[in-house]
Amino acid sequence: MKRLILATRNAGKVTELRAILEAAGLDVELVGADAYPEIPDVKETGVTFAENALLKAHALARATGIPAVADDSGLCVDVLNGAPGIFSARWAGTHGDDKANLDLLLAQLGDIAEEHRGAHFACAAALALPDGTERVVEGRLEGTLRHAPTGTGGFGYDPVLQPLGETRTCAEMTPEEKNAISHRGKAFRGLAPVVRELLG
Ligand code: ITT
Repeated sequence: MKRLILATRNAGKVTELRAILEAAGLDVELVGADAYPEIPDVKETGVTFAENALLKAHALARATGIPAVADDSGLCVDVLNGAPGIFSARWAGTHGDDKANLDLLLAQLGDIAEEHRGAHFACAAALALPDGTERVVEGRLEGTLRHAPTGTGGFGYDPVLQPLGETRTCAEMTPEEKNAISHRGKAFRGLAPVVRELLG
C-alpha cells in the first residue's frame, strides 16, 4: 500500500486528518510525522496559509522520499483585521500554548459586542511529492466568538468559535460533526481526489 505522511506535530490535527482522509476512502497508509523524529521542524516563513502548508509538505516529502500532506490553519478575527491568522499557534508568545492563546484573545476582545464578534477558521491543505509536484486546496468555517470558552472537545480556539447556524461551539461537537463542516474537513476533502489521482 502507498504511504502518505501527515506533516504535522499537532496531535489534535493528526486525529482530525486521519478521520477526514480515511472517510474520503483513500487507499493509502497514513503515517504521522512523529515516525520521522530525526527530521527537524521547518520554519514557517510564509506569509499566507498556503505558503506555510507547502513549506511543511515539501520539507517532509523531500527528506523522506514519500508524498506528504500538510496544513496551515488558524483563526481570523474580523475586528482584528484577520489576526491572529498565520500567527494563531503562537499568538500569546509560546508556540502551541492553546490556553494562553485563547485567554489572550478573549481579553483583547473583552469589550467587543456580539454584532462585531465575527471570525472564521481558515485552512490550506497541501500535497507535495518528492519530485516537487504540489497542490493546495483551501477551506473556511465562518462563525462568531463567544465571550468565554465552552466545551472540552477539539483543540486550539474550538471552545470559543460558534459556527454560523449553530448554538454550540466547535468544542461541544463530536469529531464527526466538526469535521463535516470544518475548514480542515473542507480543504482535505477537496485535496483527497487530487491525492488519489497523483498517487495512482
Ligand atoms: P503544525 O504546524 O505541526 O501542523 P500547529 O499547531 O503549529 O501544527 P498551525 O501552524 O497550522 O499548526 O497553527 C494552527 C493554530 O491555529 C492551532 O495551533 C490552533 O491554535 C489554531 N487552529 C487551527 N485549526 C483549528 C481548529 O480546527 N480548531 C481550533 N483551533 C484551530
